[in-house]
Amino acid sequence: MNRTLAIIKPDAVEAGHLGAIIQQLEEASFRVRAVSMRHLTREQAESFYAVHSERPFYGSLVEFMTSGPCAPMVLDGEDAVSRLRTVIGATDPNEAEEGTVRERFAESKERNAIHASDSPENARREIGFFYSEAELLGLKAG
Ligand code: FUP
Repeated sequence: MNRTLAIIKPDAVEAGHLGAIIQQLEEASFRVRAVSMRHLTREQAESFYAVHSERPFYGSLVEFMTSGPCAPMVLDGEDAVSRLRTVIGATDPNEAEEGTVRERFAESKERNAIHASDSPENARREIGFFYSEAELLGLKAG
């Protein structure tokens, strides 16, 4: 078992896909251990995506991620980090496999419905970005 961070992004929240996406994740044997609605500040979005700060899409990505509420969630499950990457599909929905979250719900490569941590190290950092240890006590109890 391990743990990862997903964010249901502002496009999917706005379109009313929050419930459908959480249902798909639960049906894929992920368990939601923390979930909340957040409206990211510019500083938070810039910091979360700092690794992309030199990329041409950075400004637009920050704009999008601050455009409305999103839903960061902690998921656990067997091989959670890599398995969630498979379940969400490719960054560009046109390249995402059929039935993946992004193939079903993403609008474009930028407005792509969901984020998932890409390594266990980043999962740890990203979980800490949104949730304190105290909020994750339920995880330890299983
Ligand atoms: P992913 O790990 O699949 O979320 O994709 P990346 O880490 O490569 O990119 C992070 C986010 O930047 C994506 F979710 C969407 C955005 N992005 C763009 O808007 N344009 C691009 O060309 C690449 C990424």
